[in-house]
Amino acid sequence: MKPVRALIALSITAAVLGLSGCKKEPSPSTTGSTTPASKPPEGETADQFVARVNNELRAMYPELSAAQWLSNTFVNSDTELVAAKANERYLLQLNNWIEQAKRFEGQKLSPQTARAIQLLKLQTAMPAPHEPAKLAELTQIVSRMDGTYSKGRYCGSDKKCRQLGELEDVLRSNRDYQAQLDAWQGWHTIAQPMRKDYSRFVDLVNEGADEMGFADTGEMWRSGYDMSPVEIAAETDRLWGQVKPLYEQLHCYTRTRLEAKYGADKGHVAGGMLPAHLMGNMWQQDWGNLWDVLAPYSAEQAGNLDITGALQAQYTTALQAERAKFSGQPGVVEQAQIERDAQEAVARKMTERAQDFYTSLGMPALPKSYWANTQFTKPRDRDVACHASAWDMNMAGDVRTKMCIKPNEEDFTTIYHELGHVYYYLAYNNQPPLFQQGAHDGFHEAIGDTMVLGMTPGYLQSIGMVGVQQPSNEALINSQMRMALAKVSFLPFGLMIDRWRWGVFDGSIKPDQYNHAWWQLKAKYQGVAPVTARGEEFFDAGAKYHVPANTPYTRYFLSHVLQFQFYQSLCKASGHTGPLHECSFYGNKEAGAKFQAMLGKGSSQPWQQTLKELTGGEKMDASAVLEYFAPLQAWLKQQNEGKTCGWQPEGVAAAASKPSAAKPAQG
Ligand code: X8Z
Ligand code: ZN
Repeated sequence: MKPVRALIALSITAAVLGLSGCKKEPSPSTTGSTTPASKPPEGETADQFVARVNNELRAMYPELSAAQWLSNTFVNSDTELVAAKANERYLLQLNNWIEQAKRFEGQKLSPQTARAIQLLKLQTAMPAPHEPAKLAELTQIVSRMDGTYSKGRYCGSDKKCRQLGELEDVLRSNRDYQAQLDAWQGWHTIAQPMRKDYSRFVDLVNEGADEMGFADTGEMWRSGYDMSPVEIAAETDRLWGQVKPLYEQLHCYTRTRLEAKYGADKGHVAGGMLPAHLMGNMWQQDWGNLWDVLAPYSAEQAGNLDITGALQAQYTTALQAERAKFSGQPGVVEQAQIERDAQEAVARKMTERAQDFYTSLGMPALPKSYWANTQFTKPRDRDVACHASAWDMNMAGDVRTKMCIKPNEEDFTTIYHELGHVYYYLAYNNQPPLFQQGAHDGFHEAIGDTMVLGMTPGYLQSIGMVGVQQPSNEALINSQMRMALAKVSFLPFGLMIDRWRWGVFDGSIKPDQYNHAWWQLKAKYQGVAPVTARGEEFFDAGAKYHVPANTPYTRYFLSHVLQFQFYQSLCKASGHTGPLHECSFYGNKEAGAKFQAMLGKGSSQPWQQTLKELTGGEKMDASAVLEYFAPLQAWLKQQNEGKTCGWQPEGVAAAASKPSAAKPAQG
């Protein structure tokens, strides 16, 4: 989700206070007017000011979170109104604090006070104009885009309507070319109505950013990294340069397999790009669902890593157990309840399994309230925002996750991801509220994913998720491929979303080029393309949650580099000396203590310092990614030998309308 912490997190900034996580930003109220800044106490010092802000923030936070939680887990016009009102109060207060902080500009402040004031100014990803009518308009637009995404349904020619989850199921497991194309195109229709709203939204937040002294909203987003906006942008280029050769090898291998599956004509798009609807994922950001097409070796050759199969078997067993509670033949209503109870039971088990990874490291069990208040599965009786998120409701232990868990590998690892946010919240709750966020937002996203890297075949076997694993080169390549399909495929996607938004915010991408620029960037970075023309009547960026929700996305790119650095350090702390990819620090208390110490720091110091304490270095660096995947990269190079790898991004819009069998060129 979005920013992390709920509320604060939530909102308004994506970062607001941290937000760290994944929660959705609250949208400010639509009725709102701004009020002049309230007067601060006479003679208040900067230290006193920061202490007061921390107290006021802590006091108002639970009500905000509660309103936001309700509107996310019961989407209707009443909860939207209540959440908007709570957000309005919060945003007004935030503006007041920022105004009041101006008194201390140019004064000599203690480092901690200066940092707290700096973080206060970066509390939101959605800088709002001061003019009341414009603030109201902005909040209305945001609520509307949000609702449009959460309630999105595609009704096919058969009049059956499907939501995102059902359309994703098609891409996950149906290998029929046309069925996938229909699901992919269908979901993208939900975003078309957002196009106008989005361009107005951009104008309004840019006005807000300008009033805060930023060139545009993108520059504001890039200001939260303890380095200049220009420097962090260059850092992302540098990191991408490190991993790009690995991605290109994976891309080349994948194209060969898709061509074998769908034929030379349909397995790629002109220029050698991958067809957007055939990647097993609505946004081509995680190719793990294509295991049936991309597995290097069969289960007979390499052993079985079928986690989805194991989870589905658990579901079948749970279904039988629920069914056994009924005497006689269940009716339609009872049958639906049986299925839901079975889903809930398996989802809770999956979450207990993820918790066990954390407690094995010496971290605390989740509080009882977590198990009582979390949304594990999609309710049958109402719309909810299904996009996974983690919540800190009160900065005092009321933590929750909100998901619509299904028994498959992707959701299983997403639970580990979400609990990473939750354990970060719990660990930094002792910090003052203004420091209750990640060291930077990429740290928040990387915690749970570090655990996912520890989910080795040995770990999966030890928890009974897969059968006995016999070490072999085939098994190694299969397990590396499994991880690469989740992690390496993501890297260019993690980068391109904000390349698009930075361009939109700085005006280099104009509203009448939104879709063209989107697909140009998809082509350039990911080497994927649609098989039919996607003209400006579409708004394909809006079909990705984080765009209407206004959650900055560079955090995920950074996380996909950082998590390998974290993993490497935890492996070292646990005494591991062999090849990096063989390490699981599961059960190791030394590794856990090191990680926990980092989490407890929150954002109280520059992230470089926090990184140094864990890893010994102060820079983000992708060499751990390359070290981890070295065996796979060597294998991919062999597989791709003699093939013309790479792709030609030029002319993607024209190419999009005519699939062609033309030979790909180097790109
Ligand atoms: O949004 C998320 C998490 C919540 S912070 C489920 N992720 C990104 C996405 O789904 O696009 C995790 C990976 C990338
Ligand atoms: Zn997250």
